[in-house]
Amino acid sequence: MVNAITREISPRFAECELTHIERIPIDLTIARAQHCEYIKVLQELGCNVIELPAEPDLPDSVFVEDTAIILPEVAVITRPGADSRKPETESIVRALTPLIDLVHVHAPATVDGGDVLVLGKRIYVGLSTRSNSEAIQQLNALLGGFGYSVTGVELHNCLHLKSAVTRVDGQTLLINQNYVDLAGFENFDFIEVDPSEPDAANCLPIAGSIIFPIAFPKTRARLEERGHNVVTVDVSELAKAEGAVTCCSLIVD
Ligand code: CIR
Repeated sequence: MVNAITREISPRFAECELTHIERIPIDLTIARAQHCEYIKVLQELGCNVIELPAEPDLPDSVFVEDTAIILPEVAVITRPGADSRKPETESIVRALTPLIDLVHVHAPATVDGGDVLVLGKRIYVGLSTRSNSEAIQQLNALLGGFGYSVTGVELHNCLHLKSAVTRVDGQTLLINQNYVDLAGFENFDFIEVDPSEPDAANCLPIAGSIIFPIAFPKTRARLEERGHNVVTVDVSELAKAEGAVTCCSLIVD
């Protein structure tokens, strides 16, 4: 059974970090309803959802993806780049401990899980405002023994690597070439986001389906044309906090 760790939205969600978008009012009631719908979709796709209680003083803590890198052999507890987000890992350590072995990155390394794209034994880390080259060195040291190699990827005008590119299936990536250079990813097929939907590169594959924001119908059509079963979710309030679909869960196979 696939476990999916999620966390309820903080009452201080409106104080979230923002890097590339303007702050606009977030309706907490709608945000919570959208988050519940997201959890329901995970459950309908067969996940055992482990829902952690809200962290009242951690505005961005719904975005659990940033706190850990989950691999089949081990999970790396991250050290998030934004100071307001560093305490988010404590309760995630407690949640993951029964499920998988844990290792940690340490200061001065910083890395957000949203910057980490795992493609087989190659791990790509976005060189964003959140993740640094010290993290890449530490990840290579921690994970080399499991056969992984970790490399940095330049980003343009987006928060995380997974704002720019995500895995659709074992051989296909969904990508916005304006945010990241496609040449870095060898031996993959690509689906490019529709040019009118620059933030559509973040999708979450679960059990043969693709969880995808309802806000991007043109890119959704591109996924469906290539034979993918797309399940849409409305994450408009989460998007106001610069979140999307991968960021709201940690998937532990
Ligand atoms: C932040 O800036 O850290 C949050 N407001 C959004 C994080 C989204 N995380 C993700 O996509 N992995």
